[in-house]
Amino acid sequence: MGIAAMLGSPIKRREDPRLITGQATYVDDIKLYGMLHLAVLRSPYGHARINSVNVDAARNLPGVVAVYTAEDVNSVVGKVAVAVPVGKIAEGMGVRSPLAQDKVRFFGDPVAVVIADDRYTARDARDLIEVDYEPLPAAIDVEKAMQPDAPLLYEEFGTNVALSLSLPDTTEEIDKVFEQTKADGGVVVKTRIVNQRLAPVAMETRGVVADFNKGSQKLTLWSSSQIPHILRNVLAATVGLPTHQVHVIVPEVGGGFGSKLNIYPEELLTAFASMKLGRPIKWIEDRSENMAATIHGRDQVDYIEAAATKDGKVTGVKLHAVSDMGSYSQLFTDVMVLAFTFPVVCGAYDIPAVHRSTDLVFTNKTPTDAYRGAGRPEATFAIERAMDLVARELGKDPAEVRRINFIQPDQFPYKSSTGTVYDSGNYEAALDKALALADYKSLRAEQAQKRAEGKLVGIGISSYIEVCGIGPKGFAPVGLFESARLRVDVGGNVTVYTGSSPHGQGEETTFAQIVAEEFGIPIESIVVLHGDTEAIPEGRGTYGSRTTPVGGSAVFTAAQKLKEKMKLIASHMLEASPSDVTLEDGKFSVAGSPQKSVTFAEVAATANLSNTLHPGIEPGLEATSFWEPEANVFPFGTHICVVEVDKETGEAQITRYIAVDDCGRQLNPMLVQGQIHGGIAQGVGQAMIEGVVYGEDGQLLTATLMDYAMPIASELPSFELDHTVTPTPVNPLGAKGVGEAGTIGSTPAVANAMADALGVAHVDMPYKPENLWKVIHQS
Ligand code: MCN
Repeated sequence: MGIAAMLGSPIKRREDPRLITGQATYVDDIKLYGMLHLAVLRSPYGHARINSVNVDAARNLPGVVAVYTAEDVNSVVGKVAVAVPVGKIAEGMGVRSPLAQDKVRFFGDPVAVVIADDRYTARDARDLIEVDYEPLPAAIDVEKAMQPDAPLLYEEFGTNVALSLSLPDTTEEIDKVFEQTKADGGVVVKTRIVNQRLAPVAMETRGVVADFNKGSQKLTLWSSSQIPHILRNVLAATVGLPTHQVHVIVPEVGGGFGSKLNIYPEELLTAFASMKLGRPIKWIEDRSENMAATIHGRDQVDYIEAAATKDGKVTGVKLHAVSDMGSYSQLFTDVMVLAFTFPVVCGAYDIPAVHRSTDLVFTNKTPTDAYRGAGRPEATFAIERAMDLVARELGKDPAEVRRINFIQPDQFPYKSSTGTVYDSGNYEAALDKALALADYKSLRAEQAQKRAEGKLVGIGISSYIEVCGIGPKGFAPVGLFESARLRVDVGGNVTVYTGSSPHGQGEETTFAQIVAEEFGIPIESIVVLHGDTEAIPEGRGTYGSRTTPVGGSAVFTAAQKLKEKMKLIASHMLEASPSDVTLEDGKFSVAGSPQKSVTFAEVAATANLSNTLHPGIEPGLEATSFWEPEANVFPFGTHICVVEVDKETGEAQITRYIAVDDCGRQLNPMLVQGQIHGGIAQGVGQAMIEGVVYGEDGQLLTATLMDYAMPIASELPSFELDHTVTPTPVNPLGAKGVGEAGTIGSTPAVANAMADALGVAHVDMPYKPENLWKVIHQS
């Protein structure tokens, strides 16, 4: 393979050998001299008043070094800031202290911590802590939690509703559109959707090691996190240290899916304890804690309504989203609906009128926050279900209704009636490719035949879009740029430091591909480092499928800076004008005389060693870039799912799954496919089997992997993938993100297939046999 063809090549992930041979270092692999272990005492109730906490017995257990309660911690460690304080959250509602005081608000709420010589003693001592709880009625159902007689999580606010918002203020305009459409012979469809609560279940649970050196007053913290720099900045502010005295290291991370995009109480508590005791302290979450106390995702009840002419042109859409925030406001939770559901309510469709409203509601459950897709799966699910309802009402093919409503390629950049500007797209091309791959006509014919035999077969289409690559100026209260530092050493090797924080996605490979392509050097001479706040001063981390479009663009622009400097040095070495020097296949040469050249390594050696550099040229070869995108990117695609449901048992099987995705230019098609595979599995998981369940008293009924079902490979068909390529104009790589696309596109495809199979307007997820059996036998 030529070096110049590096970008776009399906090379294998360079990070995998150390991962699959057990040579990677995760937080739990870190062992420091004199290290202590922390255990967290958590609430066994969903909602209870704390009358007293007695830690005497725990403190007296041999091997216990310290026990801390809210009284010890909360006055020292500040509350964790929320990214965008809106509504009553701005007044402090739901803003969290590290340990619960006076009241616990969810099953798993941290109440006290024990620090001991080893993990077992810490846990034994934890069990000796006596808490006098007074159980309270719990607010579990999000819509009931909005009622005036609901148990209140924050009594002082007199309600569980943190924010009610309507855009625009009234529904007057949209109501007129709906009425007119009906008067003209059109239809109005509506449904209520429960987008159920999910547990992210990363393979590696959370974990923290904190090491405070009392002599240097420096805190080093290892955490399984997606956001090393944000963690460093927030940690410094909450524990009261200057930023440069806090060093965050994110070693290998075994997946996050959004759940490690938070500042968690355990990070603050471990840091606090280490600062108090001057000893390194480790906390490793177990799986039950992970199910109970790591954020959950989704949990929206959506009311979607759409009006369409008799020809199938959608004239308006209304979405009301009731968002279950759980018990506390996490870092981003409150903005999820506003920032990620609202902008893509119209999906891939040119819909002239839109109305959006939301209620953000606290309940006695684990806080919700970003989980793969974060707000976009909810919007996509609603609009994709609405398109199918329109098709059903009008007796049209769902593919046709989509085609009628698509935004056309010549409309880009396209301003949606939501106000969102989409960068680029060709939605019909992706639909056509998916239909061809599925052999849609034959598929429908086959379905008709099987139906005639009494079988329940369904075909579902989802033509999704998503918004990612956050974030442009003004998207959030702080800049969501990404940084990259490139250093070329004396041997011509390149070290790339990125402020992004990949945790399974593979940018150690794709970022090296960008540099290999730009410099024309072998990928073996490039290494990509990340997850260390002292290696690169600022960064924003990995989430929202931003790493490639934003972090990758930072790498690309830093490479351009170095290229310019190297060309200048080469021009003096070649005694040519800098404008005549080109870099190709690792050689700088003079235009018109290719025999006159110096290699990349020779220029690197000169820059790093020579004492005769031309006046005005600084020695060394290093460049830093901060890339702040001017706009978001909008990946898209069409997924088609075929299901067959057993009438007798309600058991459903996905028999085919076709996906055509477009993430602009693909840096590495193999990694793109891997992301789509994983994404589809997660989206199908939500549709078919997953769901967090609480009892009415707030007990978590899915607290282990015995109770919370996860999709496994043998339950999934072989995915049939293809793609289209519509580059984005908003970054120099032409690349859009792909990390969440599979999850966003897949759930509605399965849902549409299931409704089609059962011949009903809508059926709520998950499609477990007992749920489907009930629908079949009711109808
Ligand atoms: N890629 C590419 N060409 C493109 C776009 C992406 O080759 N046009 C490659 C990238 O270079 C990278 C991968 O695809 O190797 C994903 O890149 P990107 O879409 O930029 O997404 P991020 O790296 O920002 O990852 C975040 C995204 C999110 S938001 C969740 S949640 C998620 C996901 O990635 N969590 C994951 N995928 C995951 N995969 C693993 N293994 N583990 C997780 O926790």
